[in-house]
Amino acid sequence: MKFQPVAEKKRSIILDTDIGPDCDDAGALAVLWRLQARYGFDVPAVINCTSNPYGCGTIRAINRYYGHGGVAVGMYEKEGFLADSSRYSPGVCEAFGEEPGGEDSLEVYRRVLTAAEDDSVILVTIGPLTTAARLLREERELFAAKIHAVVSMAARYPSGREYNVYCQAEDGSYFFNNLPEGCPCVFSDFDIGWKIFTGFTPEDEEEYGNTPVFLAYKLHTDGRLVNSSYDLTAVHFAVTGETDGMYGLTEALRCEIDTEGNNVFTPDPKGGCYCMTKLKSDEELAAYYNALLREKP
Ligand SMILES: [Ca+2]
Repeated sequence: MKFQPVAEKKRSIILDTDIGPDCDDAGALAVLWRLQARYGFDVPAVINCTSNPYGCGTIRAINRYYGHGGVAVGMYEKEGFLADSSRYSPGVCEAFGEEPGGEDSLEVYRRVLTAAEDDSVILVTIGPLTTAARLLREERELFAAKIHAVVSMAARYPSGREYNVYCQAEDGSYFFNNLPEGCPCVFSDFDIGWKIFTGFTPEDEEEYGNTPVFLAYKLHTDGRLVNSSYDLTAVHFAVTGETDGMYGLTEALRCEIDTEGNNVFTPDPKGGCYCMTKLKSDEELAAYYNALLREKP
């Protein structure tokens, strides 16, 4: 088996997100919580991989809306990384009364992974690899023991450059070049999500205008309300994998990333990496996500 999703074996999911520069991270959190309601897995933590403290408040606002306000929220410890990068997170915090800021990301990772059973966590990354690379550098044994697999919105297949990798290339290359043996990594590469356009319509404002995800889409898109779905696809695949017939996987690949953040995938039975492939049209996939974005908790 290439990748065992939560739908086939219940594991917890930790989401590592740059919530702020794009609003698909807010949509991805909505997808996470609606699929959590369906499949019943744990989400012990959500990590903000940027220095923007409003990202943490936005995560909490969305978690609280979906009934999970107590989930631990960590953030990147260094200052200045995408710190003022969001058109929506300060507004979401203000509208929903959330204070900015969160715990140190490594402290949260240490705590929740130490408490987890071996091989029981799927790590989903939908932003640059700052906090995930820090975990891998400083707690490699813990990572290897507890994390069953990684699903990342990152890179381009078969080769190229993608923002989540190159914007902090040292961390991106370190993370993907140094994953522990036996920890498969599934990539939702740039081309999976970018033409899956999802979000809301102006008519939705009456029903969803008081929700944090709608507000994130509204503020980020200047009211157009529709956006690419990069991050939604990665969360979705971590939960359902190939079981719902929407995505498949390539053959086994080796992923190599240079210090500038350029990536190359090459076939390798022992490479441990796979890229998602689409088995449905962009319109069919968009309809699936649009329905999840409209499901109320
Ligand atoms: Ca993201």
